[in-house]
Amino acid sequence: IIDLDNDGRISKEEFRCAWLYWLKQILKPVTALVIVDMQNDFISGSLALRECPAGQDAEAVVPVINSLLEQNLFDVVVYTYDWHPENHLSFVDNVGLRNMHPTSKVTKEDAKVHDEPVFDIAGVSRQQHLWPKHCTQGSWGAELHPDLKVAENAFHVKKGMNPDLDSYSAFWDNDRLSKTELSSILAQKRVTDVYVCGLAYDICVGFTANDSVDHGFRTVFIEDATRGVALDAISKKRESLLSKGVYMADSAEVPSLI
Ligand code: VGL
Ligand code: ZN
Repeated sequence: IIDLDNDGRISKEEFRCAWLYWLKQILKPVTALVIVDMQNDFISGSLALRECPAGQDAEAVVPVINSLLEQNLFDVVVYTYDWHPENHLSFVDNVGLRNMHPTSKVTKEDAKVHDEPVFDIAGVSRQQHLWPKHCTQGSWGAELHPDLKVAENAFHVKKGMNPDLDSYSAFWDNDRLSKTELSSILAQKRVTDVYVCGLAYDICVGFTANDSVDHGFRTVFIEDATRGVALDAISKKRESLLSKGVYMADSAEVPSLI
């Protein structure tokens, strides 16, 4: 890859390419694409992002992710699913099912979507953002978008099954009490580099990227392959991920990173 026609010297760009080439020979990176929650409910169902404060079109990421998959860039592909039981505490209609903590400013009677009441779960206070009922196990809303390409030999990871606890990250629940299968899949495949995309930027993709760094993976966030809920939360999440060392990428540059 080194072209010595430049008076026998190599250019900076050639040096950079050679350096990266040898680094990869030594480190042998193993890459995984983690496609977060590309489910009907977040695209055109009960929690459609276009009806959330940022008003973003979640369907626009389907062709971006399909194009990444068609290039066969990744050693491992994982699809994650928000997979809630009917009585999940994040559903606004379920607020009456549980005790509120005395410090909660939100009451059972006036709770609405995007409120953040504090529940008393067996003596433990737990604050929870309220959402419309979404991604219930086995429902149409919990299925992947029908146009999303499903890679052969991909892994499928479910999260959010505990009725009393939410799970934004695909690695573990919001209180870090229990793990999903994701970290053991990535460990078993000797993955070093995790690329994240999907829905939603400021919620499940952001939490997954954060925890990917905490698990020691080089983490790339493919920004044009994700959409979010609220603009202020998106920019806060972006800053916090950058400060943790997450690389913010455009899907077009991903092949050059691998
Ligand atoms: C998500 C809200 C509630 C997500 C999941 O996948 O980003 N957002 N549950
Ligand atoms: Zn959810």
